[in-house]
Amino acid sequence: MEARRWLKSQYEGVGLEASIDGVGNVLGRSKNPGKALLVGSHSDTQPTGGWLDGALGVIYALEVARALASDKATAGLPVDVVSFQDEESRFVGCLGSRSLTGALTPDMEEGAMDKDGISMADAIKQAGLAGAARVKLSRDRYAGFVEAHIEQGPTLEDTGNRIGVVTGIVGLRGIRFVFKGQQNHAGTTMMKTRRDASTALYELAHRINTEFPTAAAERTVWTMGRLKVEPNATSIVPGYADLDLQFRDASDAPLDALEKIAGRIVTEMNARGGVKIEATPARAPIPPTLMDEGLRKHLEAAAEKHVPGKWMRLPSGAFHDAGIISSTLPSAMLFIPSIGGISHDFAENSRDDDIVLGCQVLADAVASALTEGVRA
Ligand code: HGY
Ligand code: MN
Ligand code: MN
Repeated sequence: MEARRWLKSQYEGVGLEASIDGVGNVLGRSKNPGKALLVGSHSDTQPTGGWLDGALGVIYALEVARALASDKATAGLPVDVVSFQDEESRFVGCLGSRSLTGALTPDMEEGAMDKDGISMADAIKQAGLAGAARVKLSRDRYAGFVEAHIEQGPTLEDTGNRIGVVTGIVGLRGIRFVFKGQQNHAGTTMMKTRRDASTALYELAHRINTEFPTAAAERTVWTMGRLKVEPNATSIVPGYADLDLQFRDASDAPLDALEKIAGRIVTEMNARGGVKIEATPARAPIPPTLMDEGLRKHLEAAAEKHVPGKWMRLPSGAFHDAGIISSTLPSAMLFIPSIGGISHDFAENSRDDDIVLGCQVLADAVASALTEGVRA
């Protein structure tokens, strides 16, 4: 919250009307007339996340607003800026952008809990935001939304490109599997009478990894990075386990197919008896989205001006707030290269000259979209 209050004062320093809304989004509204462009990204991170994921786009937006305001040729352009809260799903994936677009439903909020058992309601109270008003973006105020972000993958670096213009953002779904068996003694419980929750988890995970490739498309991915085995002791047959599966693709068809395979595996394993498996959605799904052609053209023209022939169009394997905002506003994204393609790790980094270039391209694209019109 201290960082968000600092950011709010920075927005005010650029002449914007700044506020922190009821879920912790920081918004800066331009006083200039005309249809505005909203520019920004998220300021929360993954546990052991890197320093650029999200924060790059938040600071770029501040810098673009500042740069355009300081040049009389662009000082009259209406640029709004935003720092979204909780894109990384501490409580709800893309919580801030969902709240701003009316896509945060009461049932998503009810029971939203972080991994340490803190409820979203308590976290909002602790942040001193319980009384702050929730804000909704008004469609007719904006010509569109632009988000700059690190690529978080190896494509730009591997192809020697310095700017990426995003064509589409992956959709994402999650399933939580709960395994209920019988806790017991690891020595006296014979193998044929055990109801070992961890063995069921390993079997399900193994079958997912062997059966998903039969229905996966070229860029379909799935991850089982969070699990729990209780009581997590070497001499005890676990009576309980749970496992989160997350899967992504640029279109719904492969996601539907994987969902069906996962359901069939659970049905087959439950039919054998022994450990009982329950499967429920682990998070609010994020649909695949395409970026707006009109806005993309401005990013492409600015990239061509700064680094002719050293930019490319590419899909995003990461999800982003732009994927949620695009349900309300035409949206576009710009990427800069990630060194070694690493992200969601302290080692995440980008070259200084790429960081500076990305901001210059974004500033030019925002200025041209607002002066020539997004549809140009
Ligand atoms: O996981 C993602 O794609 C994003 O970085 N939160
Ligand atoms: Mn992230
Ligand atoms: Mn991110």
